[in-house]
Amino acid sequence: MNASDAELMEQARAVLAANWIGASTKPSPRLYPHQWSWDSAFIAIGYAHYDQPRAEQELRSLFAAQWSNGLLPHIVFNPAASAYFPGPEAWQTSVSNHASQQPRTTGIVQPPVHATAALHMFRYAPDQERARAFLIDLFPHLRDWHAYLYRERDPHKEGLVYIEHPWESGQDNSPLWDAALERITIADEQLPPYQRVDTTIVDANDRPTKTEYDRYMFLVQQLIDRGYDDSRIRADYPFLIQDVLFNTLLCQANRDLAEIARIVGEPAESFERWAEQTAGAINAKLWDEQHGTYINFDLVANAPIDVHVAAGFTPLFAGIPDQDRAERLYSYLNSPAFCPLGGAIYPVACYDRQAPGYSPSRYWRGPVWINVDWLIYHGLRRYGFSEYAGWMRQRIVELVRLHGFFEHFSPETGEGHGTGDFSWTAALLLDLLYRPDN
Ligand code: 9WN
Repeated sequence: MNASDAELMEQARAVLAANWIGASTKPSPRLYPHQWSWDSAFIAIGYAHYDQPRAEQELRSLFAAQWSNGLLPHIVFNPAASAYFPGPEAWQTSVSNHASQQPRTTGIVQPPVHATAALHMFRYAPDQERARAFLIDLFPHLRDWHAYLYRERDPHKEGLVYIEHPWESGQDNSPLWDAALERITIADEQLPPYQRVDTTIVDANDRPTKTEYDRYMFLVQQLIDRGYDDSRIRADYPFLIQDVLFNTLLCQANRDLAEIARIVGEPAESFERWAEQTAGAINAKLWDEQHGTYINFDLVANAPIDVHVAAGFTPLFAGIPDQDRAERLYSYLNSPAFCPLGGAIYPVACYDRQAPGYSPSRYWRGPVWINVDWLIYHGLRRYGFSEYAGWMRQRIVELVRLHGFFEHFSPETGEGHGTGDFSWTAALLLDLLYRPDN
């Protein structure tokens, strides 16, 4: 028997409760036993509807690990966690004077969706006075985080920040990175031996390959060798990419940080300027006129990356395209390459279904991810594509109702892949169910 919406919400809250690790929420019971940066932002968006203190604690724990230069680390390690690789020893962040030593962290970042989560929390908070006090505390941390990105990751002041590892994108083994990673050749002595844990927990066919992992670990070693010093990294390093999703989320986060600044009585103009500059640069540099979508730019090859992924639609979320471009994005989305309205395919494959190497089950090479869906759903609503958005919302809820709180899902059959009991699937489903008309 199918669960009612009320039962589904109860189950989602139970997933989050079981993944709570004392001061934050792990993404899943065993595969991801620490705190992850963008996961926590999505998780807080869910908590905001029913547990204001817990939503606040989620972000407080994350920002407690912020580095002195403003870098917000992608993982905050939980000393009591079960095995995970690469753990704190592999990251050797003590080579940087800026690193948080307690708690221990990685030395890279994830997409900056935190100001967006914080503003959402304020909007849905039952206790407004408490919510405002929380924003007053968080504001300088958010400001330093965005300032770090523009200062260290945008050397030519283009308004576009780069990522320096596929993990920074949140879309680890996406075909977006293939060409850049293939340029990397690794001599034996450059890669210390390592033991993966992920493939002992979930089906290895749902995860990145060994070749991909070798390159991820090689890049980590390169970052350590450069002391996580951004000026040394950008001078001579094989992987620097301006990513559509990362910059889109930064653009919206600046719009939201400007709003937060107004709430807490701080000047908002610099955040509005950043948002406009980034939106303008995404339109000027990352638009692909031929295919009608947004694509990444490889700074090392100095060339666009001609790979089409669902993240290419997310600039809708931040109000970046004009109406003509929005129509072109919509027609590409509403096509067999991604997901035709009213058809049997589940929205939205994270990679073009007709492109080489598409797989409905292998991690970021095709499956549906609920956070990407959530961004596209809100983007469609923002531009008035309400029929598609309404249908998409119904299909997302159905997907989770029939198949469970998986990490990712086959667009073809809906079957769940990766880990079960995945926190952001639960949290964003809750957000969809708590505010059906918004
Ligand atoms: C590496 C936690 C994270 C997500 C990422 C997802 C995956 C980690 C991994 O899990 O990445 O950061 O071990 O594969 O790709 O988006 O934040 O859920």
